[in-house]
Amino acid sequence: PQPVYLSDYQPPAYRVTHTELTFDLDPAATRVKARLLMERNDEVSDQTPLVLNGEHLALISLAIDGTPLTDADYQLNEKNLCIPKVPASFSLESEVEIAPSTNTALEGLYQSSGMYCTQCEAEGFRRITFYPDRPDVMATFTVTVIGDQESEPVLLANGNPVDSGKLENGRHFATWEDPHPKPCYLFALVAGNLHKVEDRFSTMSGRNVTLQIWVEKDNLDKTEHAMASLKRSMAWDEQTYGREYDLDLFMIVAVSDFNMGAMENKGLNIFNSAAVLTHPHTATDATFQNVEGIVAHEYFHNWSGNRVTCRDWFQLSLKEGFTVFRDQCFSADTNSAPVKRIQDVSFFRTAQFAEDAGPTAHPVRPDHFIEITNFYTLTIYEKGAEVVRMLCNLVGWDNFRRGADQYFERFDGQAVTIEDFVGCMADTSGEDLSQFMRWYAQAGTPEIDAHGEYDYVKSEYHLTLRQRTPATPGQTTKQPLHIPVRMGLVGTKSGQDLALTLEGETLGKDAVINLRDNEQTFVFTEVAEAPVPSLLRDFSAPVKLHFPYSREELAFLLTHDSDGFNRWDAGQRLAMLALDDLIAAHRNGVEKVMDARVIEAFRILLTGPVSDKAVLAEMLTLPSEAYIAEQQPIVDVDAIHAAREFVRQSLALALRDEFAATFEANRSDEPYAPTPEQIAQRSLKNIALSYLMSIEEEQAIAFCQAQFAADHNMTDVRHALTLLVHSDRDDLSSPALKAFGEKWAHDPLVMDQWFTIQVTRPQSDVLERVQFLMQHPAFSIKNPNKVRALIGAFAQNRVNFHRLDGQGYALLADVVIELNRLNPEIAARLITPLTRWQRFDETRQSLMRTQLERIKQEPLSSNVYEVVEKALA
Ligand code: B3K
Ligand code: ZN
Repeated sequence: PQPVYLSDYQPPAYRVTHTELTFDLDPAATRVKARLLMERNDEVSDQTPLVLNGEHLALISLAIDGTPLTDADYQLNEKNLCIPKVPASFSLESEVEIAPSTNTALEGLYQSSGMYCTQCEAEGFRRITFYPDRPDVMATFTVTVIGDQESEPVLLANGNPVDSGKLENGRHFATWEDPHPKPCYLFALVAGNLHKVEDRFSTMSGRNVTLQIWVEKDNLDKTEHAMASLKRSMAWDEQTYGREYDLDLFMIVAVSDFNMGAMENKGLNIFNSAAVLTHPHTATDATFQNVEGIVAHEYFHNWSGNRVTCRDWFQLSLKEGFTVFRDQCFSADTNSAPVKRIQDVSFFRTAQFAEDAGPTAHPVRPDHFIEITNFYTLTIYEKGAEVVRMLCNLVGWDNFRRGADQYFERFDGQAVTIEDFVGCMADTSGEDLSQFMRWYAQAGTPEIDAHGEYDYVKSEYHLTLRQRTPATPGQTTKQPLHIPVRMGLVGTKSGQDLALTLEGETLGKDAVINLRDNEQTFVFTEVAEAPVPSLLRDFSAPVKLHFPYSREELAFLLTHDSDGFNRWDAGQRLAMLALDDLIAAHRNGVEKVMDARVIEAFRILLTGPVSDKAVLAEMLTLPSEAYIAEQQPIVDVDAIHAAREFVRQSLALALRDEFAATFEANRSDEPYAPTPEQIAQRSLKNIALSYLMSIEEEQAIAFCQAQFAADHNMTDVRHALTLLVHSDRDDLSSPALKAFGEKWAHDPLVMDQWFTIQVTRPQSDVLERVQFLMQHPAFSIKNPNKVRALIGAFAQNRVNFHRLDGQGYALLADVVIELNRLNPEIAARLITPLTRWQRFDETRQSLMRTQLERIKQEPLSSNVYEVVEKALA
């Protein structure tokens, strides 16, 4: 397979002004008739052939303006249909046959639990009909769906329903019209035995919108939270961005087999059931929050993505980065803002930093790719969102909002580029953002080496920042970036933020300094007392910041920093220093000694006044094994696990009473609600329980068993079950797992949790357990949620996946090889942990490479090929 390059972009030779589709549904032989009204673009010659995309399509007939074409009139290969001679303006009629029931790739039209559904982004529409399958071709759509009245009583497509009726032989039809021009990746169709929950939303201009969530009958009681989240999102987008919904109907459909979380098809969002269904007894707090965020994300795409879309797939972050930023702000406004930021950054620094440091590193706007589905990445989404956040902070909210208005007005109904978006922000703010554009072009995580000096005599603080971005594949030299560093100077005597005066300019107590060169020194004057700098507040740029803090300084920031995010970060840094010592001790076979300063810091946290329980729970959470691994030059999975366990147990032993008091103080019998207050209280209680269980005292075990048995809500049950299953005691683990598995055998989403809990335990029997569970009736390799819950989760189990006999790697490779045939998108995603082989010791490196080589021997999909090639390059 050959890559495509951004620099080769050409506008389409032919556009489609209107698309008419008729689907005659059948599992093995669905007929799709298309009538495309097409026009040649003025810029191209009248000799330009019409080239349409089409894959896995059986062509039945073709006609232009009603005249059938013969074999001599066109050329057809596995990917394209080419018609050498067409008029300047014409209608193209085609009929093809497709087989939804054997479509295991879950792209195009496929079946999930008997119902029909579609997934077209990025290039799935070409599996439905011959079409210019590219986002810069936008058309209005009229879609007729014909199905069986009994098995498909519900027939949905984008836009508004305009007609429906009975046909012969127990068939019926529905016709839908979408008046908004859209690229074909936003097309959707759903047909099946679905049931709906309905609500209404009145928009800011007073229009009434009908809201529907369509689910299988058993799930009707799991839609309330998604509906409430949808209404909140609609109101938020009106208040925050002045954006109103533009159709009379908004539908969400839940399907069980889905490659991603959800899809923003115009007026008909299709969701992975895991990303929309919730019930206090089946879903955890984290799921409730995730559902809220994803519902919002897909809804926000209606403007950032659908009304204004991407010119080409290299611009993917134009819609994804901006929309993630929008959903992050929405969730921050709806829940605890500091905790939202802490959780996002904590995930980002673990997973995106790892991507940026590995062989698949790519810029926020890639300049080439083989398979676009491989680029739905943390870099495009999350780093893209960080870049938009920096932009917003640089120009200020008012300019950003005016820039967004301009963007939506100027480009409504168009397919545009990242330059168009940033250009609006430059226009409204008057800022020169040319250097800033490098954030879109340069891959890799920038690192800042910072150091500071206080001059007692002159009352000056000199802060020197030096930036460098490591080389990434295909990009050896890097240019300096424009990095906004939000900061404060915290006085060591007063414990307060000091007034900042930089080169004569008064900046307030919390300010942004702009690093633009490779190295810059910032001189703060009138600094009345020796400060500790608080740098990169609220994670103001997606970089690694190194500052030689002493443990005393970190303990000071932990209690005194006015920035909640940096208070948390100081705690993480302090814990990391202790963990580093313990990892070294473990490797050298030296006795481990716990750093008393960490214990003291935790004691203060546990006994001091609590302003935000959710933040406190985050502060009591140690860096994850994955995050610790990211900080090590060579990952030693066993030493990391041992060191982290040692810290957990030392803290639990030293602060047993404090943890027990926190646990007791936060128990509650209140009826479950996913409110920020309750969620905060549960997380604090459960983190305390985790510490207590790490030393497996009888009382902690009793707490845990009681919480499991009380069966109050899934958050508490799942937490208790995880602690029991991850304990060393089989007498605790087995009965609880068995009871849970039997109770929930009928609920696939709960069984996913049951799989994950078992295969993430640290005990050494996990690999055999995975092999055993792959035969379990609730498992199916064709269902992406199951693959993620069992295989994906196992690959995150640091100690067991990285077993020294290489069997963990071999198991993953086996699954990748099987999925490569069934679902290439999921197969390619699953390889990720193997691509990180450079980070491990030589023995593991060679074991991982062996499996990558093994995969490479197979006849590969372009998806898997691209990832394996890069990993072995
Ligand atoms: N836009 C979709 C992505 C689906 C692509 C799958 N190959 C999800 C989202 O970002 O909202
Ligand atoms: Zn998105």
